[in-house]
Amino acid sequence: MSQTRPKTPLTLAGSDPSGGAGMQADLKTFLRFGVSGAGIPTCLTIQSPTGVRDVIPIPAKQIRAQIQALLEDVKPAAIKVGLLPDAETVRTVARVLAPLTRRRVPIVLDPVLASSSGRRFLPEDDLDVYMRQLAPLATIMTPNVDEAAEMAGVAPSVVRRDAEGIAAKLVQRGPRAVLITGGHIPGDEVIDVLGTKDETVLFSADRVARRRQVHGTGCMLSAGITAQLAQGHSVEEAVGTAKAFVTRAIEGARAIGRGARYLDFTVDA
Ligand code: PXL
Repeated sequence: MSQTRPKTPLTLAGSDPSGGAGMQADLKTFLRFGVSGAGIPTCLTIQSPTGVRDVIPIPAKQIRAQIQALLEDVKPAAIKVGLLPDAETVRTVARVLAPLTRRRVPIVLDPVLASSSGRRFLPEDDLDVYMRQLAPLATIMTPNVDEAAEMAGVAPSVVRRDAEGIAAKLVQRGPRAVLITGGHIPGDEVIDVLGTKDETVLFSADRVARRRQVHGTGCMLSAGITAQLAQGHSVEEAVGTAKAFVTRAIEGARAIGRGARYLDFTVDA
């Protein structure tokens, strides 16, 4: 009798050797949600908790070869796409993922346009390709306020004032759902806005008192969503549970060096 295979989520993300964000954060998060994932790096970063010093793209054809090798033997239960360093990588990833959306593999798109410490990742000129080729493949896209503003072509203040309207606008670009994370909106509550074609759902949590910057929150949130979609949960359920998990991980965040605080990856999901 054949046993059912374990669900394997896949992350395509930048490597953060300091362990707080990117592929490393995704894989650690997957495990907290009870699934052991696969990870394909799209670029190497050179960084420490004090900031990102450099980004070294992996050649697009090597990323493609790695995805294809994996797909020949494994059907990922869900796929997260994080940092993509340039338009060529965006095109390559879109081309290899398109057939999977037709096979109903959930795709979580975390538009990592810049680091919290201010380092630009995907060049502004390449955002158009990202929106045209990748956004329509997404089950859910998870921009923060600045990323949502850039994708919608408006000022961040417009997103702060009308996150629901901007989420609805971004849904028109093709993703099935858009979650605008409110972590960057000043106030006592952190409100995330989930927009779909049919409705808007708000998720709120008390803001954890601000001390030093916390690294990797967006990666952890989108990875938590991916892990749950891999296990068959609905988008709304996945977002609610992942947000509560990230909030606890921020509460437990500690500095591991002189720079940003790092999330507590040991909290229970
Ligand atoms: O937090 C955004 C992010 C995503 N992915 C990688 C990163 C960072 C921020 O530094 O290094 C690889």
